[in-house]
This record gives sequence, C-alpha cells and structure tokens, in this order.
Amino acid sequence: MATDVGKPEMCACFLGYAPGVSNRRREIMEALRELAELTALDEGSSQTFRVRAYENAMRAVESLDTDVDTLTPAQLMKVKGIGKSTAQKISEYLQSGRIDKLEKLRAKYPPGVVALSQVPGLGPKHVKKLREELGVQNIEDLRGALDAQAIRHLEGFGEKSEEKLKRALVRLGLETGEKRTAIARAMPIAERLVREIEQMPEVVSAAYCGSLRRMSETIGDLDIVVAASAAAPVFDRLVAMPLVTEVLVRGDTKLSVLTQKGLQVDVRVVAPEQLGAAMLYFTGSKAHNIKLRQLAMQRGWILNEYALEDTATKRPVASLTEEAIYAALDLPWIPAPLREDTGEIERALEGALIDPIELDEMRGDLHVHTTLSGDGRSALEQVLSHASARGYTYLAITDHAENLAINGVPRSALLEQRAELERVQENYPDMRLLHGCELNIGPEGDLDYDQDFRLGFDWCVAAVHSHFDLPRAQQTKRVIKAMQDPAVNVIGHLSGRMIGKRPGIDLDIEEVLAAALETNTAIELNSALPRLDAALDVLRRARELGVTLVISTDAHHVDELDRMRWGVRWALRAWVDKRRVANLWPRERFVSWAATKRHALAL
Ligand code: DGT
Ligand code: CA
Ligand code: CA
Repeated sequence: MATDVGKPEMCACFLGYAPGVSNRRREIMEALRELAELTALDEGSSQTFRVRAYENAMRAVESLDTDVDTLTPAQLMKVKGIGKSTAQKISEYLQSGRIDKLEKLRAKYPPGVVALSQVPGLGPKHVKKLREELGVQNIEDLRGALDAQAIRHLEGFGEKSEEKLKRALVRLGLETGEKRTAIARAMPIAERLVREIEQMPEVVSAAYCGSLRRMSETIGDLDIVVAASAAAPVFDRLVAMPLVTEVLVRGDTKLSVLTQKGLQVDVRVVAPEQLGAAMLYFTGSKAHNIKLRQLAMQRGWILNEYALEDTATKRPVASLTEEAIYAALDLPWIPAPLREDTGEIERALEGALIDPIELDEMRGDLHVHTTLSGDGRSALEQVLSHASARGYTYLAITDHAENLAINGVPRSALLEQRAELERVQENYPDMRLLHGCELNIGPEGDLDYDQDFRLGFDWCVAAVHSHFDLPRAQQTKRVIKAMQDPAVNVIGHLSGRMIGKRPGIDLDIEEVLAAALETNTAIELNSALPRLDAALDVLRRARELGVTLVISTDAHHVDELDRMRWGVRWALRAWVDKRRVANLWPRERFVSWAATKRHALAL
C-alpha cells in the first residue's frame, strides 16, 4: 500500500486562487481541476496522460494573458498546454456552463467517493479496490470496514494499513462522520457566489458570514447574508445558477441549496437597515452571540438577527451596522476571526483587544517561488514587479533546493539567480532583494548542499516535504536539527498539513518552540488556504513564549502573492502579537535580524 513516506508532495497551489484571476477563468480552472481529480479516480492513477493533460491545461488557462471567454475553440487549441479535446471541453463550458464529460464523472464518483480518495494513504487504486470488493462508498463505510477488520484481507492492504487509515481518520477529524469542507474549497465558492449576488439589481450588499468569515479551517455550511429590496428574484436567479444542484429549503427570506461539491449554502435576505444585526448573528460564533445577548439583557435590551431592540419600547437601538451594535454595548467592533468566545469580549471591555495587523503594513514576502523551481509558474521578473507594486520594501526569492526530487534546483542555477538578482536590484531602489532558498528537511534533519553553500544565501526557509508519518520523537528531532543550522532563518509550513487531506506531522510543540527561541529561528505562518500552517494552538503558544514569526505566501504564481490577506486573517484568529512578526519590521531591523544567526557563527 502506498503511503506518504518518501513521496515528495505535489504542488497544492491550485486551491488558493487569487482574486486577480477573473471569474470565468477561475471557473474553468476549477472544472479542469475536478476533471483531473475524477479522471485519476477513473483511471486508477494520478499520473496518466489524461490527468496530466487536464493539469497542464489548468496551468495554461491560469497563465493566459487574455480573458479566456474571448477565445474561440480554434484559438484555445493553439494555446501551449491545451490539447484538442480539452479545448473542446472549455468551449463547451463557455457556451453552456457545463461539461458533459464532467457531469458523467460526477455521477460515477459522488462526493463521498472523492472524499475517500483524499484520505492519506488511499490512492485511486485503493479506492477502486475498496469499492469493488467491499462496497465502500464514503468515509462512513470506510469506518465500518475498518471496525470489521475487513480491509486487511484485501490484496495490497494489511493490518498495518488498517492502523494507518484509522489514525488518519482520527487526525483529520473525520472519525465523527460530520462532513466539513476545507476552507480552501469553500472560499472560492463563497467569493464567487457573493460576487454574483452583489450584481443582482435588487441587492444592496452581500457578504459571507458564519464560520468562513471567522476563518475556521473547515466549514460546515456557508452562510450568506444579503441586504436587498426583495428576496424572491434573488432566489430565482440563485437556483438557476449552474453551480447550484439542489434546493433544500426555500422560504420567504431563507434559501438553502447544495452546490456541485455537496457544500450547503444558506442564504438569508434582510432589509438593508437590518444588515448589521443579521451579519452579527449569522457570523457567530454561537458562544460569542450568547455573550453579546447577555450584555444586551443587562441593559434591558434584546439582540436578535433583526436588531438590538429596547424590550420595553420595542424600538431598535441599533441594527444598520455591526459597529453600531457593538458601540451600543460599549464595545469596539470585534473582527470576525476573534469571535470565538476565547476572551475577546472580556478583553474588548477592558479596552485591551488585540491590535490587528493591516494588510498594507506587511513589508515583505519571505517565501516566494519562480519558474526556476519546477513547480513555480511565474518568471522572476514578473514576481519582482508584482511584489514591488505591492509596496514591499524587501522580498526573498526562495526556490526549492536540490533535494526536492521533482522541483529542486542545482547549485549552479541558484548562483546564476543570485547574480541576476544583483543585476536587477538597481531597478528596484525601494525593495531590497534577498536571495534565499527553500531547503528540504530530510528524515534525519539533514539539509541540502553543504553549510558553506547554505551560508551564501541571505535568507533560508527550511521545510518538511516528505516522510510525514514518522513518530513524534523523530519528527521533533528532525525539525530541531534543521533549526540548529546557522543558515536556517525560518521553518516553513511547520506541520506540512493539507487541511482536510493530510494531517500534520506529529511534533512535540513545546520542544520545537523552545528550540526556535534558543536558536533564533522564526516559525512561518504559511498563508496558503490549503495549509494555514502553523496551526492555531501552535501560534497561540508561540505568542505566550515570544517566538518570532513571519507571515509568508509560499507563492508559486504572482497571483498567489495576494494570499497575504489570508495569512493576516489567520494571524488575527491566532491572536498573533504583531511585534513578534519579523516581516512587519522596518527593513534595516529585519535585514540585520536575518543575518544574526550567520554572524553568531562567524564570532
Ligand atoms: P459551521 O457551519 O458548522 O462551520 O459553523 P457556523 O458557525 O457557520 O454555524 P451555523 O452555520 O450553524 O450558523 C451560523 C451562525 O448563525 C452561527 O455561527 C451563529 C448563528 N446561529 C445559528 N444558530 C444559532 C442559535 O441557535 N443561537 C445563536 N445565538 N446563534 C445561532
Ligand atoms: Ca455555517
Ligand atoms: Ca448555516
């Protein structure tokens, strides 16, 4: 049975689309991604010609410099990376909003089966076998088969694989059977729905609320609040969208639908003057709302989804904006990611709520790939001009070092890149270019190249990309060994998790954070939605200990530089102390801090 051990990961960059990518393009990329995913299930491997063709086409569509919907089938076919049959499918989508082949595959592989294929250790071949021999169609069936010890007798499986699968289900939080959607899947659907709803003539404004607005890593259902003059025409248009596959409930002001991916969406339409109250209510969390209601009751008011109201006079005290409602309760507006009843109301009452990081305060991005990495999709020049346009005063280019089998870069190419950066530095007088790389942390904590060569970089990220299944003691030792290297500035995506798909490596966080402090190594907050790594508990503990953090995008395409907004929101949810975030520091301070470990060695 295949496991994660030793297998370098594939790029997961497709999931966190940036807003710079147009709607149509995004939809087509998503359709191609799904075609690749379902075709892999159909053909029993993710390495087949057809799967690759869809993946290549997805990248080609992403890289197009014209709008995809202006292209004729003949023009599409001429685009490098798009073959004839894929071009036809794209045209089919542009004309009809659906792809026949995709619909057939969806019927053959319902969401339950797709979810199975995302369990670590279950490749397309295994899913096929489980379906054919044991009738396993979803996670629940898988749990049943594991409990009955039926899987160990299948060819290609054994007792060990049963144990691994059980552990994976527990660590992914899938053992309870509650179906939740990873934030990276929910966010593009939410953003697209909100954009389309906003364009409807009756609509004043629309926003996603619920756990997604609070930045939960998995989403039970989407909650969208719409301020509009009438609900019925909004609902009519919504149910007609190709994205919507089933209507669950339709009332006067509430609509619940299922989207293609099996994600439930609850839409409420309210009068524009009720928007604040409705957003507050439907953003939650429930526990936060209950605390607010108690504060309201102490004043003889009630708080519901329509308004903050005086109980005696039945007159609204506030309802138009969230700010007005909080203010009436003597509270500052509390950002949604903090609304989890983890002390935010008490802190706000004391006037001691966290000082949130504003996106435009970020001074640099410190984990960025170019086409030099096998999986990077934007050229250096493009990356530099986009980063500079964001107003960054420093930037680290960090392509993969050589040990990452598929995507790694040999020494000579990195030296050429360094020379190139030195040459183009003068074109970016306001942005210091740091030459860095992303080192791979091997199973024993070994790193790429040799120490002298590593010390030649201005900035090194070190990260785990394989051997995700080792025992805790070994994982901990491995990461700490990397931290002890004088060239390593930061540990990238600490746990290596892919939310909903791959659990993080098992680490002794106390030991790791203690070593971070002792070795003056930062911990990365990786802003990619599929990762959001380090996890909240780690970041909260890092705050208590005063560990230095950096917020980076791990961009493999210029559009992904925009992921910084997710990183900043994740930092807020983790109550990150902005004074400990190194890429908020002014350039001189940052650059001198980045060099301290190297200097300490020289002394
Ligand atoms: P989810 O969907 O499981 O990821 O989590 P939420 O927080 O989005 O929960 P959901 O969709 O059931 O409800 C959305 C918000 O509506 C929730 O965060 C708070 C509010 N809400 C729902 N039901 C209740 C309730 O019974 N009492 C109160 N106070 N608020 C509620
Ligand atoms: Ca929800
Ligand atoms: Ca809901």
